[in-house]
Amino acid sequence: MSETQTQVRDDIDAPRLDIDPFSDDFLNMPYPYHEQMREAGPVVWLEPYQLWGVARHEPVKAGLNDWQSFISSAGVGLANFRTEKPFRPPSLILEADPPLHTRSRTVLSRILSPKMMQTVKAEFEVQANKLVDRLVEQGEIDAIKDLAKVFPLRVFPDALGLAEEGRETLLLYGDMVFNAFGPRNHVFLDSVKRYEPVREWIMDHCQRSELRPGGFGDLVYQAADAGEIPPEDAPLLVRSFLSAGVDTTVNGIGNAMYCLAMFPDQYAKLAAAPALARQTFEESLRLESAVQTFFRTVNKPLEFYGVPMRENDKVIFFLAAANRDGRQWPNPEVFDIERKPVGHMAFGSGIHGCVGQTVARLEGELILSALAKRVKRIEITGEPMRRLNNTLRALESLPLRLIPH
Ligand code: 8QM
Repeated sequence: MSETQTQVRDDIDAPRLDIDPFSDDFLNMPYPYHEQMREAGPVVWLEPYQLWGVARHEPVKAGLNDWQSFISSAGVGLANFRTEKPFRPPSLILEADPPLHTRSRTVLSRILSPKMMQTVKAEFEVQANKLVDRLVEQGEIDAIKDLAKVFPLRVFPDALGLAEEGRETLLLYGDMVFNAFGPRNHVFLDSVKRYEPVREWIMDHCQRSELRPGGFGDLVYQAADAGEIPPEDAPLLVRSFLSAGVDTTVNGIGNAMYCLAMFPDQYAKLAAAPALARQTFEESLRLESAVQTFFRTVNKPLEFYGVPMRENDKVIFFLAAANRDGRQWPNPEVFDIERKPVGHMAFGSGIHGCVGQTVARLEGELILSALAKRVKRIEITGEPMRRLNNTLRALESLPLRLIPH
């Protein structure tokens, strides 16, 4: 941090809160803190990191949709890339503004289009059914180790075109990338230590020679062949798939299992009507959002909800707090699979809204539907355990018993 950033600011016209969104306590149980921030106002000042916090639904959405004022090219984590060296070469889509962002996004959104999902759906479905058949046989499972990690790590690298060997590295990498949006706390440093031994694997596997012809990864290189992007962009855009494509859906699916385990009446409803699988996944994204936060950087002096902000100020948007805002959702803390939570912020909003949400939803739908068709009831058989991450809401363990129809 530079000198100017560590100075305590005296020009703050918003509630000043002493909340550290990256403390163990906050990461374990963020929801009471979300409430405190939402109640304090549309914008708050978080003293420990000297940055703005936004937790209500309306301003989260408004801020994310104003990409000219709240930019991404200075980083979407705590670090300001204008003054601090990024921990890795910046993403050409996540950590970019138009026009660079637009060029990258055009390519990735075609590769991840609804039409492309039709071509992978049958194989994803086969894998979902196969896995759930095996788990029903097993009876006693850990929904994280045996299901949430297994399914995405099977289907997504397959679709990308990666070989089998070393795939678990994707989980270590994702964990580290999502921690890196936060401060250099023990949570981040521990994940770096786990990732260190496999450091080279990621960029090595972004090379064309590692990617099966016709897979999502190869399609990025084909876009370079066609002149849509410069050839040197291709490996970095493949890296975006490796960064954003696995840990997100692992935790999205893990959190969906957690919701269903905690609300047995809702599981019963799903088991009676497996066609509700897609909207069940959506509601779990609202209630237990896998990606909890994203930052932006203020691009010019402005007022946001009446609060003056300076150029280069950092703003943290609490997606997960917006998703439990009582101003937006009736009974926000209730998991209701019939809710259809259109407008939730779990995939963000605006030009940076998740480009992979098509794949995420497909994976979520297919695994929950396979489960609903085979399993009448799920019971928690042990204490769920959390894995702390600076950005992700994650479980390490969720012991369950599956009771078949
Ligand atoms: C988060 O590297 C990237 O492009 C990238 C990394 C992480 C994400 C998105 C993109 C939002 C899921």
